[in-house]
Amino acid sequence: MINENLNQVLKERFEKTIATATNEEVYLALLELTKGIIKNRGTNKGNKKLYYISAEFLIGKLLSNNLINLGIYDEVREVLLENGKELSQIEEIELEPSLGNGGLGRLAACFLDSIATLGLNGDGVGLNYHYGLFKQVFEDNKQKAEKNPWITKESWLNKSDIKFDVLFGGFKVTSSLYDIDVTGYNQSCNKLRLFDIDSIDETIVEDGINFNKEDIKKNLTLFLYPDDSDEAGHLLRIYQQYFMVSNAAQLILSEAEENGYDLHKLNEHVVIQINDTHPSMVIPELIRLLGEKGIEIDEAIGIVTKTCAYTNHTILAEALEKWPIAYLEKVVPQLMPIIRELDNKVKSKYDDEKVFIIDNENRVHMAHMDIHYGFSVNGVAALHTEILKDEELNPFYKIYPEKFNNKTNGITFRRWLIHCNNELSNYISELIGDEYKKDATKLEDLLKYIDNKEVYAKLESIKRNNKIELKNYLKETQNIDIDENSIFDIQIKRLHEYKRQQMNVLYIINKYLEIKSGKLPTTPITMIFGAKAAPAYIIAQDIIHTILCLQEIINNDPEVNKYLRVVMVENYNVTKASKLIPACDVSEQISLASKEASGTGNMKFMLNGALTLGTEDGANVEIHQLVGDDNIYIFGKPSETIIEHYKKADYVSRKYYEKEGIKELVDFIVSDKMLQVGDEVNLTRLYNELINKDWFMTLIDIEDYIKTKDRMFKDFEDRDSWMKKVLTNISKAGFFSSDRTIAQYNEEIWKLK
Ligand code: 26Q
Repeated sequence: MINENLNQVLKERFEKTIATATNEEVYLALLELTKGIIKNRGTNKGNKKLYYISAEFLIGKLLSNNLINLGIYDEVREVLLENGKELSQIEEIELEPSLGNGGLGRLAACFLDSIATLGLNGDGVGLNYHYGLFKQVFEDNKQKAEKNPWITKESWLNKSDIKFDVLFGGFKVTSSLYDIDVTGYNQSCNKLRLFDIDSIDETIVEDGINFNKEDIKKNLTLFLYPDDSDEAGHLLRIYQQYFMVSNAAQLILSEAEENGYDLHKLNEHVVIQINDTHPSMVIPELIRLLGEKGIEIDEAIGIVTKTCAYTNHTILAEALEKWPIAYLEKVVPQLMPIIRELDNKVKSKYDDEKVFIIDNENRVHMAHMDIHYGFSVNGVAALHTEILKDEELNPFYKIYPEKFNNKTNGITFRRWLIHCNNELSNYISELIGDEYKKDATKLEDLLKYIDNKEVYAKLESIKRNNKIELKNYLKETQNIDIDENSIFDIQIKRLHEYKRQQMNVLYIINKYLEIKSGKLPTTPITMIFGAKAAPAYIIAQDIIHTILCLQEIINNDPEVNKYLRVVMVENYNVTKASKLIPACDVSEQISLASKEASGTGNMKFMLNGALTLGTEDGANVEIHQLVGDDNIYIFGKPSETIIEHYKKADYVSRKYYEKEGIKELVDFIVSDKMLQVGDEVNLTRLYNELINKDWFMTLIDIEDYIKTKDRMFKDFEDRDSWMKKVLTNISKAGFFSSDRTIAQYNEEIWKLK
């Protein structure tokens, strides 16, 4: 069937066959064919609908994902092969929509997959950024940011004829709504709905990713705003947020009215999930629009409070959005009376300044608005939710204990196993059948093979194949040589001091110095990083620079490179993640305890047979509980200790720096060797930061980290015992399916169906 249909499209469009068409033509034909199949699928329905509003949906490439969900992946691959074409080559044609910064955006994408798969009536709502997160290139051992286009003439994006007017202080714009179909695994579809305006002018982009931030009509949806502290961009960020939520609110009300719902009972038909505080203005906007429809403000507030639910993704105080009133007065003057009213109600009831929406510096705390005027507040991992309740949001927890709940994050196994590691997924099916694809807890059936050496051997051979594939890919794309017989140790995530890539750097320096002094590792080690740093985040740039310098020094030193190599993967994104994760042995999850809300990379690695080297942070805690002490490598100070240090402000990095064995590692950053290849300004800045401030306490855990990592590398040599740990991890990964997470959101928050 596929064979005929594909050939037919190719003939009509290009007068070609699968065998004679170019990869690009085959891609376009597959796109057309797949979109046609999706059209016939129908959409999930119900008399209550979820709107998952998010500034980010890091969906990644969609071709294979859709083929898998439509159940035609294997057939397409075979048909292509018979005609001398590789699906993996065809995939290269598609540009990745990098419409997210990292975890939060990727989570939203996994959630859409699971919402559709569970047959729930729910759409994603966001923005149609013309350029996704910047494309990273390395030059002179530094990161350079370039624009990252993804929209092509033919793509998964469909333009609808839905339009809304959005009013800003002083001017008005008209939106256009685009849709991307979201396929469920063997299920009907939902939509990701992305708003845009027609007046965007891509030619205003200058060098790199610079553009005039003031010309809103030309730049509103031009770029995904990188997670940074760029002052000049804050106003644009508010324009984007309001544009997103005003459109979302108008869409929600128009769909409710189309369905003939009583707006007084909106909450019976609509639930809105607010993904972090970026869409928080949907609360006052909905209240405003209900007011325009004749509903009194007090009633409108009540309706909206029963409709909105808020997810918190961070405990970093500096990342919680607080917008100056002056900014909001300029961008969205029509919301300010409502926000003031919401704040007055709070102030008339509570004395504690910590729960006010507007603080005494005239800033609006977006999360506070969500908590008072939403019915649910959830954290994204057990530890994270406990910290929210006990520390960060404790004053709110005391007022509304019933609103607080935990929803431990998850990942879609369709992309993060079936697609990225098809060989492993097929082997699992051989062992325990296909059921785990719909019910991930079935992976536990693998435990019956826990002592089976044949299974170990096969798992090892799959890992080896994946490592060879990665090796070839890195050779092709970055001309870097690595050894598939080495341990692949991988840290891939946004670059942030709390994630402590710099601690991994100190380990590398330690290993390098050991090798130089004649202490050689038994098994060679390949240290792999992938990370983008927000352009305005200076120290993060310095850490990237340091890694790139180490890469140059170590990989070119014949005395060392037999035992140790360093790779910084350029332009880390979803596509690269799916090549890196299946090849990993050691998964680095080394954030400062209490700082990583959940992490989701940790789950992807576990599922793909890597062992975790991690702190008791985020979802690592739950991985630890599931696999037990013997199957994970935990180190570092617990979150309670870290929280105490912050409270007492008594962490002094220099005290740790002075310790035997630590000083020389930090000093190496500014050694002659490093200065020969690197930039003194960057290296010195990082060095000074580590010894004088080290806000995220790199040095507090460094000794334990080195010790534990060395023990882990030693354990790698006992192959049977290692493979037993690997198998345990895969078997226990079922809990982290986003199908489980979404089922819980639905049972406890959304109550659809
Ligand atoms: C805020 C204001 C202005 C500009 C940008 C931002 C901004 C943008 C992105 C703030 C935060 C983000 C992204 C946060 C994020 O990705 N958080 C991660 O969410 C994951 C999913 O829950 C968790 O697994 C991670 O632990 C958490 O860091």
